[in-house]
Amino acid sequence: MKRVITFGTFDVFHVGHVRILERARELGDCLIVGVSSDALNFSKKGRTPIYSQEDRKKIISSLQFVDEVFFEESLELKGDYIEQFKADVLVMGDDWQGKFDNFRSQCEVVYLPRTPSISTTEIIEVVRSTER
Ligand code: C2G
Repeated sequence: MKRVITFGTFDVFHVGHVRILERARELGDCLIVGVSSDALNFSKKGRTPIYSQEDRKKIISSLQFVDEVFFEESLELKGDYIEQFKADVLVMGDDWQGKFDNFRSQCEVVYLPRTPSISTTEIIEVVRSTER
């Protein structure tokens, strides 16, 4: 049984999010997702996500290729989460390339290519630009 873990905010859920989770799941038998809390997001990006952490967790939990979901409360706890959930593989999008190589002593670390031309930031910009 190979356990895969990944992390993300998954705000304004879109097809890029679906694709990374689908591909992450294919690397093992079970997929665990750490959804960044609102507080973590605020400290990281200086803004609160559009969707609340409860809604973001609810959306991720409803996906057929996701088995377990929890809140990621701090970036510093990644090693603890990997251990707690007994993960064999850590998957991240390649916008994080190289950033988590220090966990290679704990598990396999895989960076997957991002889906081009879609992002939460771009969606927000498009919506804003069509406001009257
Ligand atoms: N992603 C992707 N393709 C896109 C957009 C996002 O593959 N077009 C991937 C990202 O690479 C990431 C995941 O979807 O692996 C979630 O993206 P974000 O919600 O932007 O996650 P982020 O805010 O980077 O949070 O501990 C790390 C953080 O929690 C990651």
